[in-house]
Amino acid sequence: MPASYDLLIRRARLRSGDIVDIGIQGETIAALQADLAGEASRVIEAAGRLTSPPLIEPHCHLDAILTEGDAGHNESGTLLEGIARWAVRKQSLTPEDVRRRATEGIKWYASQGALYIRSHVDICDPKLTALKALLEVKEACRDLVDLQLVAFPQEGILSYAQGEALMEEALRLGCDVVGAIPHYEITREMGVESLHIAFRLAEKYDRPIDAHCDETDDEQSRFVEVLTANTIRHDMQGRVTASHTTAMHSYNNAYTFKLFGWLKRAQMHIIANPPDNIILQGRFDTYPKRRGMTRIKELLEAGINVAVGHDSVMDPWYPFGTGNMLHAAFLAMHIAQMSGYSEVPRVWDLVTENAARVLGVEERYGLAPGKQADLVIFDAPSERDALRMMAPALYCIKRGRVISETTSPRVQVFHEGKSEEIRFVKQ
Ligand code: 17E
Ligand code: FE2
Repeated sequence: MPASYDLLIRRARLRSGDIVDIGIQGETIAALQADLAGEASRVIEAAGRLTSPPLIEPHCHLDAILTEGDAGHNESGTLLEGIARWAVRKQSLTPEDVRRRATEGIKWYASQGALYIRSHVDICDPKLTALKALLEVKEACRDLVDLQLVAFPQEGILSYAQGEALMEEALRLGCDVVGAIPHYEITREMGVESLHIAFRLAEKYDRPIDAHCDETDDEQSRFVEVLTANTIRHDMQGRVTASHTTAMHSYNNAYTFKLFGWLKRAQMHIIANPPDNIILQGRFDTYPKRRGMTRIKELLEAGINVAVGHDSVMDPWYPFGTGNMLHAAFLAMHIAQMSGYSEVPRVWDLVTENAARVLGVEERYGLAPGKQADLVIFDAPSERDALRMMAPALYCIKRGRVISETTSPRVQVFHEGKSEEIRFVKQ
């Protein structure tokens, strides 16, 4: 008897370049091989297009998404003006407001290929309005994305009244990950103490940690070393992430070399956020002006896991974006100068495989029999072309279901009395 599939993808080009058919039964990839025999309720012809495990957004702020301009525009372009504007905007949060914006944002991300998302949620709010709404959104949008929520103390664990109690309440309510923001705490000592609290909570509630860490151009901001030391002392290797780490751009090389050794031993994950940080950093410089991006390429070369996040889509920190993770990867490729032929697939890793490791979802993530049937067919033959052309995600498939379809744009040029369709491919 021939096998029967719910969904069959024909002639999918994998990242390896192999062309295969992918048979899906229910929520699972049942078979993956060239010229798969069998019938299916629905067939999608990929016609040699890149078929990738989904993109992943490992670092965003769904509570603040789509609030740009609501509390005035961030004219200075600094992190601190963003935090101040958000502090005003968050006073008028309602459950409905958060649910509506976050759901819309998830649709933007998912329809462009990001089917796993980790979002920080500001818990510096005595009512935890955003968190309660996002816990509902997480369930309601389960058909579109796997969503993780980080208890994120935007105004500090110790610098905000009742910060520690609110962190604990957020974990009790069901946050998946413990956050922190040591560089924002009033003093260096409070920053260190805030990380000790984060580890105590992580231990008590058995959760991983993802801290906003050293998001500043101050080369003396050295909390990532504290995060690393605590990771080793608490035996949490592989379960801790340092997000942003932009100060690392400004550390001296001797210190950075020492730090890399310990990051490696701690199996620390690093998340760079090129869209926000290329806008927010370097604002106090004249010339030469720093980029304020963590050392993506050098960290990777040292064997440390790095992923890329978009961070913001139209919020008080970053006014642009559509939730397309290829934009974030494209920026990373340029800012980190990962333009070498063999480096470009590593750029794709930043928003796929590496991010899956950050989220700890490797078991169900990937294209192989037995894995969760999550995949994206891009309108390009390879990662290289998908990045070059910002190729649309033609089909996004989550747990075996087609959750979005995009039609490839058709471009016609009128010249010398003729009409010609162009495809942006080198002839
Ligand atoms: N909050 C923060 O501390 N840093 C950021 N980049 C954003 C929010 C977007
Ligand atoms: Fe962030």
